Amino acid sequence: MALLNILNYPDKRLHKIAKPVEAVNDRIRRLVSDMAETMYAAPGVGLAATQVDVHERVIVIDVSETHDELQAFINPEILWSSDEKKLSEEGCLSVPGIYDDVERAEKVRVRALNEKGETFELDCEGLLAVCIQHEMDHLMGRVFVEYLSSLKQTRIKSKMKKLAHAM
Ligand code: GNR
Ligand code: NI
Repeated sequence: MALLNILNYPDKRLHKIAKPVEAVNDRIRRLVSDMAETMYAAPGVGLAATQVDVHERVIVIDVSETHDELQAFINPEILWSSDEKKLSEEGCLSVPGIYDDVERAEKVRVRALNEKGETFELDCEGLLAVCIQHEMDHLMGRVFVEYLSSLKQTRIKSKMKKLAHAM
């Protein structure tokens, strides 16, 4: 078990596009376990491999109140998204202290591999639906602040740079 370093926006590496996992092996299982530990410690409800500078299609999510329902999504694909959209407030471990509204599909159906390499499908709504779309954006090199106005993005970048200098 190991805590991984989370990249902070506006780090260029957050814009890298993740490659599909070729085989769900012990290296991937260790990555899932280290990402889960990092997510719970942060604390956060989701984490994409991109955020820990690993550019492979791996996500961990736990939206349960009891923090005991870890779900790994390897090579996730969105099979279907509802036409109904919903605005909700998002935050990101790579953009600490920033929360703003983003519009997402209200419901999505996802197909992925689990830690055993088995395919599963899951219907998602509520926070899980928001989170999976947020994490899949990370795998495509997209951070939620990119949905905000360019004025807000400029302000967020300057705030993050000041924060980095203070550390
Ligand atoms: O911990 C997180 N909370 C959250 C809240 C609303 C919408 C999305 C998220 S994901 C975020 C963790 C994170 O940055 N994942 O990439
Ligand atoms: Ni995020």
